[in-house]
Formats: sequence, C-alpha cells, structure tokens
Amino acid sequence: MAAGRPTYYITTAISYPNGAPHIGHAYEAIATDAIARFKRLDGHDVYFQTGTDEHGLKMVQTATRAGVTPRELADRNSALFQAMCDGLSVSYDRFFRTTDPAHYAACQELWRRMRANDDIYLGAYAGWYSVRDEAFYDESETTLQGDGTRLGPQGTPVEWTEEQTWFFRLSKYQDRLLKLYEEQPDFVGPDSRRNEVASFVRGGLQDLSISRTTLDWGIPAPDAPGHVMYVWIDALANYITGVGFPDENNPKWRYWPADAHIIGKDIIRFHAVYWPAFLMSAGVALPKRVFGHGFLFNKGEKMSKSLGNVISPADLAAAYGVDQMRYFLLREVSFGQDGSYSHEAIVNRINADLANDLGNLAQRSLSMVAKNCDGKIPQPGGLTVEDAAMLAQADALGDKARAALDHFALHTYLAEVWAVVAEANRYFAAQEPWKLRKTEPDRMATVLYVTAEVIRNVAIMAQPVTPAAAEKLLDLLAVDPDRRSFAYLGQPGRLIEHTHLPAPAPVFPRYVEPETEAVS
Ligand code: ME8
Repeated sequence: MAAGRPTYYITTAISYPNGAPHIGHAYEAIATDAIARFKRLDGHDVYFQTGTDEHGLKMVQTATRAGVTPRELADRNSALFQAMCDGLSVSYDRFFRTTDPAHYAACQELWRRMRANDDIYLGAYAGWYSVRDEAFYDESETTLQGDGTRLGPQGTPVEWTEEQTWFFRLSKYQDRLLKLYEEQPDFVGPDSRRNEVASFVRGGLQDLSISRTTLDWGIPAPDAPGHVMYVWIDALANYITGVGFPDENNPKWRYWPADAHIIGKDIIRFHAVYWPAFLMSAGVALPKRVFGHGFLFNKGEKMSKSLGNVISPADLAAAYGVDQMRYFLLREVSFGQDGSYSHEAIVNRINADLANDLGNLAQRSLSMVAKNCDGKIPQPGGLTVEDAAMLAQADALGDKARAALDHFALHTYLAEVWAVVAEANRYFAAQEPWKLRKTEPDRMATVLYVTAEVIRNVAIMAQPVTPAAAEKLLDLLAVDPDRRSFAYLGQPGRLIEHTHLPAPAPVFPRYVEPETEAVS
C-alpha cells in the first residue's frame, strides 16, 4: 500500500527481440496497458512492467545469420519494442531488459535459493529442443513429419539435444501445483487454459533441464563453470528483478506478488507450471494470476513473413490512429480468445462506434450547448423518468466495468460502455432537444445537461482504451484534470452548471479511404 492505496502489479510477457515487434506484441502491450490504466484510474498504486527477453539460442542464431553479435541484435531490436510501446501510448513504469547487470545477480540468487532447497542437481539431458520456442519437449509431444523432421506441439521444429546440464526437480512440485490450481481456480485464466495446464501436470512432470553448455549468451549459473542458465529461468525472473528481488527492502518490493501476468496462450506452461514451481522452491510468494490471451490473425491467417502479411504495429497506428487501433483490438477480440483483424473490420468499428456513435453525439450536443447555452454547462431543471433512467445507466458503468475487468473481459467492459453510448443516442434522438430551443428552453437545457453528463462518464470510462481522445473529450467538457478518475463517476463528479466550455471540436474523425491502397 502507498498512501493507503492498494498496489497492483501487472506485467506483459517480455518479447524476444530477435526481430521487429509485430501486431501480436502490440496487442498484448495494449491490452495490458488498458488494464493498468483502468486500475490506476480505479485508485490503485499500479506498477506496470514490460520489456525484452534477450538471451538464449534463438537470439544467438538470429544474430549469427545477421552477422552481428547477440548484444548488438538485442540493443537494436529492444529499442524498437520500446519505441512501439511509446508509440502506442503504453504507459509502462519500467521497460525491463534481461541484459541489465542487476538481473544477473538476481537470477543467480534465485538459482542459489533453489539449489539450497535441494532442487537443483547435475545430470545428463537427452531430448527434443525447439529453438523457436526455447522449450524442451517430451517425445510424445512431438510429431514426425513425412520428410523425417520432427515438430513440437506449437508446430516448430525440434532437434535432438544431448548435454550435461543442471536439472530442476520439477517432478517434486506436481502435487503442490495441482493443489494450487484447485485452491485458486483463477490462478490460471481463462478456464480452458487452466484445464489444459492441470491436465499437463496431472500427466506427470519430468525434471527440467535448466542450464546449457553449448552457448554462452546467457546468465552464468552460479558455482557451475561453463553453464549458462536456461533462458526461461532468466526470462521469468524479470518479474521479480523488476521490483527489487532479492532486496526485500527495495521500496518496489511492495508490489510483489504480481497481481497479473498477461501473456499469450503459447507460453502458459512456462508461467503456470515452471514459474510457480521455481518460486515455491526459492520460498518466494506466487503471483496471483496468469492470464493467457489468444492469438491475433490477419483475416484469419497466421502472420508469417512468407505469407507477406506481417504488418508492423506502427503502420497500423499510422493508418488508423493509435486510439482507434487500441479500441478496435480490445473491442473486437474477446480477450482470451483468438481474434482476427482486417481493414474492413477496423474501418467499421472506427466509423460506427467511434466517429458516429460517440464522436457525433458529442459534437452535436456540445455544438448545441455552444450555440444555445452561451457555451456554458446548462442548468438542468427537474428530471423526467427518461432523464433519470439515462443518468442511472451512466452511473452504473463503473461497477459493470469493474465486474468485467475482474475476469479480464476487456471486450465486455467496452461493450458496457458503448451500450450506454447507444442508449444516449436513443435518448438524444427521442428528446429532440433541437425542437425545444424555442418552445421549452429549460427542458432543452436539461436534456443537454444529461447528455453532457453521460458523455463525461463515458469519457472517464474510455480513458484506459482511448486515452488521447478521452482526454480531449474531458477537456471539451472542462473537467478538471484532478477529477477524471473513477472516483468521480456519477454523482461525485457531476458537471457544474455555468462552467465555461471551450469551443467544440471533433474527437473521432471518420475514416476516409486514402487515394493510395490502404493497409489490409
Ligand atoms: O514468448 N498474437 O516472446 P515472444 C497475440 N520471450 N500474441 C502473440 C502473437 C500473436 N500472433 N505472437 C506472439 C516469448 N504473441 C518469451 C516470453 S516471458 C517471461 C518470456 C505473444 O516475443 C506471446 O504469446 O515470442 C507472448 O506472450 C508475447 O507475444 C511475446 O512473444
């Protein structure tokens, strides 16, 4: 707790900087950012960490092919990931790089603690390894192809590896892990992922090879000359190093245990099986939740360089706008499921939900205020049943959105907000304030007040997803920057009549096809 506020520590996975970031990376960063912003606005002391995972064989192989050192490759691409976050309004508190020297010491301490607990021993590894996944697989998880090659469960090639390596006694943790999933059913989400993880663990756990001697691009294992740590030990440990591990007096240590690790479905096993086992072994508290989101596809196809459909997040943002792209991804895809994007779908969301439903309503109602109410927040009179019902719906948004966010249903939270926008449009159309100007000016003032008040609530709730546009909307309503958190939803933050408003300006422009071919 800081100043009485509950802490909330949230992380993305840390990406391999073996190439430039793609839209899947952007999706994870945006979704996690929306949750972080939501929690900040909801009164939490939030710490949000993202970053890059820079060691391992995959980095070495890519660097060799590119004729650079792994460090050069990491430096070059890590900067692109950070720039992607900055360009997409991702409000991280720390951008973590696993090549940070402090991380070496922290990982070595984690290793020592696991070894002190008798969980690390020297042995010989012989088995299948996927460099692309940086993962060891049991032969039963691999499939032999017609051409004699073998693929792992994620469809990536595996190769036979034999080495003397250090092992972690993962098998020892089978029962404790199963107990964890049972006692804390929301430790792994969504439910389908929990079932998948639990059945994997129930099937029996093999001890895990956790060092390599065939590469030196990694963190040296303590008291084990010639061995560097398996990249996943070092990668997962970023979550604790980032908040000060092993220094429990570090002021940031108050954020541990993490409230949520947001990751993709392909790396659930590492986060929901290996990571809690390492922490149990080292005597460190476990994160509260691991949530595996789905994969994003371009028109339903997997993105790949050979298909030529890899679109950079920067291109997408440049074509449609940052807030628009954020809204689209979080509204269109059920968080936890796979999703698809296409030019048509993005344009449809931008023009229907943003430009038409919210943008037009704000523009029309605020223009009427500017013209007919002297550019000031109008004074409402007595409320009709319709007015009260409209306000009640807007006032209920906070609780509905919180309920959705509790299980990371970002799409449901947005659907709730936009249901109120739709209702506000119906209300505005039914009340016909433009007809009341001459006949019943007081009634017009009330309708415009109610509409403006609904827009204020909607704009507050939209801040996590469309931060720049929501800020503009709140500026247009002259809402004090200190009164934009969820504490001011509903009654506590009601617009104050006679407040002078700036001249109305459009917030969400319509998407118009450019002359040249659009990104699709
Ligand atoms: O897995 N759609 O890094 P990474 C949605 N370094 N999400 C996607 C995606 C797609 N098409 N492709 C990838 C790693 N992701 C490790 C993580 S964490 C301690 C170490 C997600 O660069 C993926 O699921 O391959 C993961 O959560 C993140 O992007 C980084 O993937």
